[in-house]
Amino acid sequence: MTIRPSVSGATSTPASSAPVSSTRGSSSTSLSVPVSVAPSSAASGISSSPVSSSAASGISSSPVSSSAASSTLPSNSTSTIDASEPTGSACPGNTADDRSQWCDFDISTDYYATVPDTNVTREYWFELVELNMAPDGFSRPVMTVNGSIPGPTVFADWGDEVIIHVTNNLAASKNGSSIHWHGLHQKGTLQADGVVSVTQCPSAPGTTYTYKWRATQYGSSWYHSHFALQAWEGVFGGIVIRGPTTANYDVDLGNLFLQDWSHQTVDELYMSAQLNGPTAMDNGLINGTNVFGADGDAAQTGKRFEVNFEPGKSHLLRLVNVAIDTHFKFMIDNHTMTVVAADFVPIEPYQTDILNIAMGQRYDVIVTANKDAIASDFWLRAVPQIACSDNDSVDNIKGIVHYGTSTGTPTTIGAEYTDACIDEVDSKLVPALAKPAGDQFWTTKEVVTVARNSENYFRWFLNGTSMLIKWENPTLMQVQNNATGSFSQESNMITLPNANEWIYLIVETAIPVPHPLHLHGHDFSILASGTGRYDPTTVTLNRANPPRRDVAILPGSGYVVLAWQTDNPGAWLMHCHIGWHTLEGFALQFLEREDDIKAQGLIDQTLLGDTCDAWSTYAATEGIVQIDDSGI
Ligand SMILES: [Cu+2]
Repeated sequence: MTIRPSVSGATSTPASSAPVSSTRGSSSTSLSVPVSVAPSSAASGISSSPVSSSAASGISSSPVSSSAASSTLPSNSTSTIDASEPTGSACPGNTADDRSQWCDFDISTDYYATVPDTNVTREYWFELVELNMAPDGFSRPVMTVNGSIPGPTVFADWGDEVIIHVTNNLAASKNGSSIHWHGLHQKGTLQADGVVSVTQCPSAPGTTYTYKWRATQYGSSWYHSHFALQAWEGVFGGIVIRGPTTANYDVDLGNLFLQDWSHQTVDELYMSAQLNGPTAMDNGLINGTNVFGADGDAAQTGKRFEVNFEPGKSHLLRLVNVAIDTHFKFMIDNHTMTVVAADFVPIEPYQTDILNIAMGQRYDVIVTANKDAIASDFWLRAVPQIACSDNDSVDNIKGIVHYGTSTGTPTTIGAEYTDACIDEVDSKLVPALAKPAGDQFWTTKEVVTVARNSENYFRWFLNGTSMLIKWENPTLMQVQNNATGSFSQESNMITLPNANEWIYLIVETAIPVPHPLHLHGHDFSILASGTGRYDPTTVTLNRANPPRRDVAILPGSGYVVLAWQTDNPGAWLMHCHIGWHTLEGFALQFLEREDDIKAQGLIDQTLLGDTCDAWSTYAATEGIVQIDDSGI
């Protein structure tokens, strides 16, 4: 049998049961971790509550939200351990009146060079399960972490060690998997980056892959599957790493996920996407929930996202765009946001009423509840920008902000905007920790094109090559086997052998489609971007303190100039974060400092080999053959 990753088989076949709890118990004991999270129960228990709870995101109406992980547990769970979310102030000095302090550190600390020693390890148990859910009232097959969309939040303090055991129970659809911790640099932990065909083989159903990394950065992010389209079937959740902030706030409300949603699975839509281009999504979700259909219509289904603001208080919202192919403008009617971080990079605070957020990007914003003279209930809006994708519910992806205990339906009006798929203006994204770009040691220009392949499917190309790499022979395996002299053309590999050089990457396209470019293993600096072709004789590069982050838009019919330093040995993917485009080959790899990877012994051969062996055995047993999908 030849199959490609799909959830189409999930409807009638329950996920297999979880591994016995004693396995997990012994794992926990042997590691002697000071903080742990209860393992989830078997998938059969999860299916009894098919509609996700918004509490899973960490946002709740209470200022101290309940544990995200525990909220996904069915009531028959035998465990009562719940210590996943740090509460109170972990560090003296970090108070509502001064969020710039963090123990012996503060917002000016160079987090690329300094990490607090907390001596805390946080341990999580994830289980990938497939089931049916109805996030907007329409039931369909989904894939999830621990049975909810979004999955449980990974909480940590800056400097903590984090261990996540991910058990793949996607047996019904015979899906391999991996989890990527978006934006984490993974310095010294390159195998925890979780990219199939690059840093690992797919984890086979029935097996557990343990990711270990350190929270060397702080702020907001998300984790998601990095195998095929699983992330957009529901395999994602939040990452909240507490640390200092560039402006003060009273209440941390946690992640706020903005998502597009379809009533067919994205695997079902993929054939059409690669033949005809993406079709319109049906709807969108905010923290995993929304209505479908107009207000007042008896046929409306689902439930809106709701959040309570404390009147007079300021609230930190950690926005994440987790869409497969939707650029959002985010706003809360009548309110101004103070933006304090872009991706994992704290920035000088600036104010805006409307925020542009591209796929994969995060923004931390602070909103003060000081509009009680206007109303007690306000619409919170995630507006798809139809300049780059279609959605059938474009005006209805809305949640509600209630002041205090109000329960009313808002009548507020949204701010006016011009539909466009653009980043926030570069000049506003000023990193609080200045990092000038060094002199260019190495540069290349990658030109983006699109064409149909022999099967008439759209494929994206970088300098003429569309990435296609092998699940069973990841890049790190080739490094381990000293086989890097023979990377295939389709691996789209760029080798960066030397330490601490500044890499300048120009990406350019003549096609009027914007792409959110994401680099693993680094924050890149955005030296320039614009429309038209990049002309080095007329474009001035911003090298003093350029915006720095891990996702930036390549403007349609335009260019972007990105730069970073080779300070992190590893195999790092760079790709468009539009889910369809990644699968259609829009990706590059950088093999950074191969000699140092070996000299520093950074590859755990047992983990690498065992994962690949288990996958090979599984694939042979089940007759799974990779066709034209890199799995990334
Ligand atoms: Cu793209």
